[in-house]
Amino acid sequence: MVELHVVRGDITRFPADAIVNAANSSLLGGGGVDGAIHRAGGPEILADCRRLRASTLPHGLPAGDAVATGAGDLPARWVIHTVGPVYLETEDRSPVLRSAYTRSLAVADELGARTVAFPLISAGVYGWPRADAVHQAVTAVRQARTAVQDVTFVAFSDEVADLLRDELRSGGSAV
Ligand code: AR6
Repeated sequence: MVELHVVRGDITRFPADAIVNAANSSLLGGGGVDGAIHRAGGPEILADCRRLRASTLPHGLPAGDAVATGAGDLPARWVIHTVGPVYLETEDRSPVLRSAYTRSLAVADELGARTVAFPLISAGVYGWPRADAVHQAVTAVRQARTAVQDVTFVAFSDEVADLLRDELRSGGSAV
């Protein structure tokens, strides 16, 4: 069973084996947590992303999938880049959102990472309602089969930290 934790803070400063980036399909940077990770981690991360684009991912990374790079100057050893879905009221994209978490954990397993930190994927620029983003995140991680021992959700606001703590206390995992 994965142990789940919540902290309020900046994921770029979090000392997990791997931190997860809520990237976009281009893998070439953006705003939000993606911008913060590239700023704090330095140019090595972008160089790794460009190499991936030039080799295994010529068309970019599809939503719901994940891939790892080094972590440059960050305290983590790896950055796992994933792409959440853009929120749409007219279509249930929650399986893709949960897949962003489970694929990230599968990549963590391939790396041998035992501690992983996640931001709240899709809950910023991609517009996912925060309470449901929290529900999908916790459900996906609880249901994942993984050798990762310890997952920390790093909340960038008190509101998200409270939502996450409430969701963890509720203990349910129904989707
Ligand atoms: N540490 C932890 N969480 C953070 C940090 C940080 N330093 N900075 C922001 N957040 P977003 P998305 C939170 O927009 O919705 C980018 O341009 C933020 O408050 O970063 O998946 C990419 O390139 C929110 O709760 O990601 C894509 O184009 C959560 O992280 C697009 O945004 C996710 O917000 C992805 O959008």
